[in-house]
Amino acid sequence: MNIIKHVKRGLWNHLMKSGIEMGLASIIYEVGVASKYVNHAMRTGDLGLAGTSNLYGEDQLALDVLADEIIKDRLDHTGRVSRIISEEQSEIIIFDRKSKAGGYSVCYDPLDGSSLVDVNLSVGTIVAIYAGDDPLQSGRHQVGAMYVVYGPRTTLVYGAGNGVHEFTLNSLGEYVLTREYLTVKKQGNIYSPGGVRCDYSLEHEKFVKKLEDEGYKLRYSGGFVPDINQILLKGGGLFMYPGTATAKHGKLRLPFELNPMAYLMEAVGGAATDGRRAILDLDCYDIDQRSPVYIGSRDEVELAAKFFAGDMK
Ligand code: AHM
Ligand code: MG
Repeated sequence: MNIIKHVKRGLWNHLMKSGIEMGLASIIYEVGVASKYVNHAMRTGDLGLAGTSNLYGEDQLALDVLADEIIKDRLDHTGRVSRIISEEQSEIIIFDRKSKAGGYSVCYDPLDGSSLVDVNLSVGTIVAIYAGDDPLQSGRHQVGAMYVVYGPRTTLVYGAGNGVHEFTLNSLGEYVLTREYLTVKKQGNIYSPGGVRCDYSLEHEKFVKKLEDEGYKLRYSGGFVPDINQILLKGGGLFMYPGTATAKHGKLRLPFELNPMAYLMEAVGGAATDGRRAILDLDCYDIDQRSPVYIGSRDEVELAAKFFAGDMK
């Protein structure tokens, strides 16, 4: 291994060379640090549920609760974050200090798809970053977003107005640049459909049938982060989780699941809609707010919107 080359391609070097504001850079970097601990806990810990004991009778935190604690602590450590929203918390958390000038708010899902850990499928951490003290804003105001995939490899993808880049955790515990300036094609050939088919709306059913008739390949892991990562890294495709008869607004949460992924998808040339409006333009007023989503290559996202507008039969 060429150590110097690896140091030069590290996450911090990349953030600095990209000219990202120091506070924003330190948030992205510290989430990266936190993810190494999450990764370690996931790969070495006993399986168990919150409030139960492990094999040795010790109290044990569920991985998603532990991941939440780790990330919260590292965000606090930056000294640049005033408020956070986490999928594991029911309220906005205010850090015990006055936000410094140029401070940030962060929305995050510490371990999305955590139930997949026990069956050894990939899961992830998702993060949205806003300038100032308001974490509940429309996604269009994000100044950066990132996610980490805990899979066969651990990878980190971030964007902060300077393109979207992928890093891979190496054996020295450092995130090293693996792919820079990711892009997705206007049209892809894979689709990831969430939800239960018998609950589909008529429009959604017709849209899915159209994709199937056109030969799109089914690629659905049940983990939002690896499914989106596949589209980003393969350079195209569509992920969707529709509103259904039983859940009008779908399943996925706007503040810490959809907004950050929509930010990254737009930054690589893709798009994201709820079927009618761009995800990033939706008002965000509730921690638990959900929305249907169609996210990926632009052609497929536009086609979905046409079905909802009644322009396609
Ligand atoms: P979670 O936030 O409770 O982990 O749920 C989110 C996950 C996503 O990763 C995934 O896209 C979706 O739920 C899958 O839902 P379903 O099991 O209905 O297909
Ligand atoms: Mg989640």
